[in-house]
Amino acid sequence: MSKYDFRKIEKKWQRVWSRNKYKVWAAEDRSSKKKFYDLVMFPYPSGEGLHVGHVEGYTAADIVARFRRMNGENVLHPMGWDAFGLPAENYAIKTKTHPSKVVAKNVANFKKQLQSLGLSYDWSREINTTDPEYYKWTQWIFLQLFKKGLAYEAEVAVNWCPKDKTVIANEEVVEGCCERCGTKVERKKLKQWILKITAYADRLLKDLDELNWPEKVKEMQRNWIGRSEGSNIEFRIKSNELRIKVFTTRADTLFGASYVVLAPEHELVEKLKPQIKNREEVIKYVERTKNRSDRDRQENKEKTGVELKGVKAVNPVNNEELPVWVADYVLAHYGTGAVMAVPAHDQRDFEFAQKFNLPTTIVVCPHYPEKTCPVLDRAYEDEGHLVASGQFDGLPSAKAKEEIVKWLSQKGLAEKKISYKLRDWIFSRQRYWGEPIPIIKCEKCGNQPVPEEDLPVELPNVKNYEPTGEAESPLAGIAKWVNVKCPKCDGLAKRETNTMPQWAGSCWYYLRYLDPANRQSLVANSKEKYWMPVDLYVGGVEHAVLHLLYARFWHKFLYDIGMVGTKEPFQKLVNQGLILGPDNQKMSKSRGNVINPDDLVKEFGADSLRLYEMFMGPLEDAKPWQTEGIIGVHRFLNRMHAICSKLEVRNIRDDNSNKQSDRTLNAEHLLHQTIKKVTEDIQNFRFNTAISAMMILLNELEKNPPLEISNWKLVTKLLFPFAPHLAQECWEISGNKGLLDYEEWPKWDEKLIQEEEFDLVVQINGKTRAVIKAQKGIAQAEAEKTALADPSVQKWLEGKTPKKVVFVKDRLISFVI
Ligand code: ANZ
Ligand code: ZN
Repeated sequence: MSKYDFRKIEKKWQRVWSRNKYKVWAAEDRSSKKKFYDLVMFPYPSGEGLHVGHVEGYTAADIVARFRRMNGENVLHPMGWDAFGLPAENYAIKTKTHPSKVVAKNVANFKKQLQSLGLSYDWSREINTTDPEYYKWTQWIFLQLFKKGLAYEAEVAVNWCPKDKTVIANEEVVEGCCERCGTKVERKKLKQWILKITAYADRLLKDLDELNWPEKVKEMQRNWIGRSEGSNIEFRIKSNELRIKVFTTRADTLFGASYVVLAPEHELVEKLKPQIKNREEVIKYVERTKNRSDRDRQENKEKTGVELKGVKAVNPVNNEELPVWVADYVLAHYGTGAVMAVPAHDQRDFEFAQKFNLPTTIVVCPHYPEKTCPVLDRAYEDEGHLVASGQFDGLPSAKAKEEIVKWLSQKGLAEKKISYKLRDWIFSRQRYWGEPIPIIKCEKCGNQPVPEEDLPVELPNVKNYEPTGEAESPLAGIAKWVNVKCPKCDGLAKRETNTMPQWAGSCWYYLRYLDPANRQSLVANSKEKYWMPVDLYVGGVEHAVLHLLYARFWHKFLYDIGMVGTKEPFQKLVNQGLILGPDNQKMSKSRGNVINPDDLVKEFGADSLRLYEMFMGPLEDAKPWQTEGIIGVHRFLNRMHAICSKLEVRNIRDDNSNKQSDRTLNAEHLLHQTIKKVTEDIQNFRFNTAISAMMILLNELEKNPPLEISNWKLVTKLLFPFAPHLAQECWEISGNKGLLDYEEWPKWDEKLIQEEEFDLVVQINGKTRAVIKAQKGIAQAEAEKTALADPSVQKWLEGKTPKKVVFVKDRLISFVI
């Protein structure tokens, strides 16, 4: 019996698979087969190389790819590199190597690692977002956005990371800190390129319903988009033409408004200045608060604010004069940047009113018509019936909202309004390692798009790519590159020197895999039509409101300009769970609990690593690493290999014998049950239970005599998606030629998996007294219970307990009384 030399086996088959540039896994562009687009989130090729989390998602998607191929489908399973962005650039600065060199080196390492895992990618479609032939099309899409008015330049308050020395997007701010480096972000007012993702807010929200995605991710996107139905209501300013427009979701509380608040940045603060008596105090407050992030301002901290003395707003429902305040708990960029404050029914207003001694009037009552509204110790935020609200008294909140807005809108003082939390996407970065934004700035003509025939605007190769720390990209210092002619007036002009954020390239990469060498278009129409949408997308949940939202936005835009035919890019999404360190903590270098896949491949083999990561638990769960676990699955593969090596010897003899013993019959039953189980488990991403079923099968197979050779073939096929190297080796050992990749997936025989019943003969004192139906394989205790419970048996027992029981499995049970 030969030993399980996994190193030799894995190397051998990897060499075979790599023939003709991995042709075995190449997807066909024209095919009568059913298509299946199996996509994984492409990696950022960092210097650390692959981690076990990559292996998890990539193995899961690979199992599906292999399974689908064996089921006769035309599978597209591609791989590429998301290689622009800060990590490569920061690493380059640290090591004084050009980012392009860093990326090339890391890509080579990643590729080697992926190939060592036996992942069945179509390498002929490999892409790299930093390749000018690729980012030419990223720039092209930007130009289309620009031409449709969806990319614009504006001076806005942005998040600035002082460590990375660049602006970052709202989505990149996690708990007030930079998503990349963890530094607390600052607010800065800068001129930036911005993409109008808000124009797609409604569609991004609505179309989520149709997607087969984890509910959790859909909910995260819904909350991020934050659609809120309410109304804008106008408050007149006393002795003035100006009006304050507030956004409210609770028009029913209008009679309870006791003051009005402007965000410090609100334009009215400036316009009202002549009227404000405490001008100095107000200016100081505005100065003091302007650098605070939205998050800081919303947190449950002590409320601050200043009254605008000399200014009064008039409540449109009852002409009551209300004081006007500036306070930073009101955000400038949500709704209208102004609110009517109702302390009785909004907790934020309640706290503010307590602190500054402002009146609290209850106008929504929970126990109407009993007039026992209590003194509040906090705001009552639920709905109820209106009180102290003039002609609207007694109406339930929902109805009152309708009626009040209707009444005011007849006077032109209110309108229904939908607000979104989603902000436009700040799209420029002051860094070197990104796609140059293809715009030329001309003093005379303004921002001009680079003519399409001049794309790509290549990133110049420079020596100094350190960030300047100013609100400017290092590219600004390269005069030769910056100074160009204006495409419109031919006069002197300058290139835009900011670059795109690292999310740009991944917004559309799944389209480029369909047609990676196309020089005329980002993707040929026919190919896009055949392959889209992505049938399965596997990746981490951390991308929920970044990549997955940005890519949906670009896809919808491409749909609008006729470049793609589907409204959504990713039909089904599956998230792999986090693999934690052995200490149950998130793996990190600083904790020293990082598991390196290379070491495991060396020690146990790729098949063991793949199998273990799939066996750890449900794919989407977080689960801790356990080294004993990989030893366990390694032993399982070892035993598989051992059985198959025995087969080698007995091969011919077995095929000649037609007689089946009970044992082989049992094994055959179990085999067909296992085929069914593994098939359905793969279809439902339950890889862990599929592996358990194969382990149970192995236990049975190890009993002598083993399966016939034709049945053994089915076993190797079942194993193939999970442990392709060993399965392919076993396939060969058991006398088969060729690759398993396109062998037919086993089908189960429905007849064989049905649990059969038999006639259980029941004897009492040696005489047959009953024949009852029982499940084949029933144990003695169970058979006894069943027999004794049968009425015809009970009759003969005459209430006595049997002194002796004889049991013959699957045949008879005999009682002596
Ligand atoms: C009066 C009111 C009374 C409110 C009441 C609530 C309860 P969502 O659901 O998140 O959309 N608001 C409006 N604009 C704001 C801004 N720029 N900054 C801070 N708060 C703002 O919340 C809408 C509610 O948040 C609005 O309804 C407004 O307060 C406040 F009993 O108006 B409400
Ligand atoms: Zn010009």
